Amino acid sequence: MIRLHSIAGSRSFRVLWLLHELGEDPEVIRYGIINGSLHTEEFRAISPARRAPALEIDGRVLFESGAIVQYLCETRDGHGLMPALGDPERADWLMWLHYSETLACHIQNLNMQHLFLPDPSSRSVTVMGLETKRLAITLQGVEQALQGHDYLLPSGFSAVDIMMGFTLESASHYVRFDRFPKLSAYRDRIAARPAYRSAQDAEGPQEFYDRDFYEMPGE
Ligand SMILES: N[C@@H](CCC(=O)N[C@@H](CS)C(=O)NCC(=O)O)C(=O)O
Repeated sequence: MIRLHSIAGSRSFRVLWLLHELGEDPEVIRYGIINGSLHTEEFRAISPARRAPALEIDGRVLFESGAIVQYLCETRDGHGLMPALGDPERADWLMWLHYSETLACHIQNLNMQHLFLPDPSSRSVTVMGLETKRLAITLQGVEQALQGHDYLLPSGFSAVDIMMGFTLESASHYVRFDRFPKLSAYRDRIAARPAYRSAQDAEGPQEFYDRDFYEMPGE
């Protein structure tokens, strides 16, 4: 039995998509950010920071999307989604695994400011501006990395493209992608994968964003 504790449109999608790439179809338990469903004793026993994703697998519970992605790659065979120890691309794989989380943190801060603060007057235009710039700089790093190849690793698609994939979809609500031609083509390329699409169907509609793009207040 594989059971994924998930918020649609969140980092949980990384785990769901990877499981679909591996041919798994986990049970999905759905939560919401603002409906209180994360704040139960039952969920705290699964995820101490009350965050998604958490994954019940192999008789244990795992949290932290990057750790779950690495665990799945290390414990499942025959997928080619992680370079072996000693492979020269292994260090790059680890670097991009964690870089994806750097990106996700900027998005999380922007989500907080644009979407989740109950009182809009408590937003900080300074923080929103800084986080938008820092997100754009971080995306530019991915744009540069994609010069000359289609995926983050020159050898081809791997699980770090899955880690990155969810963040690109969310990032495009805050930073315009027309200045990132490589990144735009990469986003379309990875979103066309059958496992990406089947994971999206299994996840159901996201509840974060109600428009394509969020301008800075006053713009
Ligand atoms: N570093 C953690 C972050 C987990 C995280 O913050 N998840 C968000 C959804 S993307 C969440 O559960 N937020 C609920 C909250 O902040 O209350 C991971 O990669 O799993």
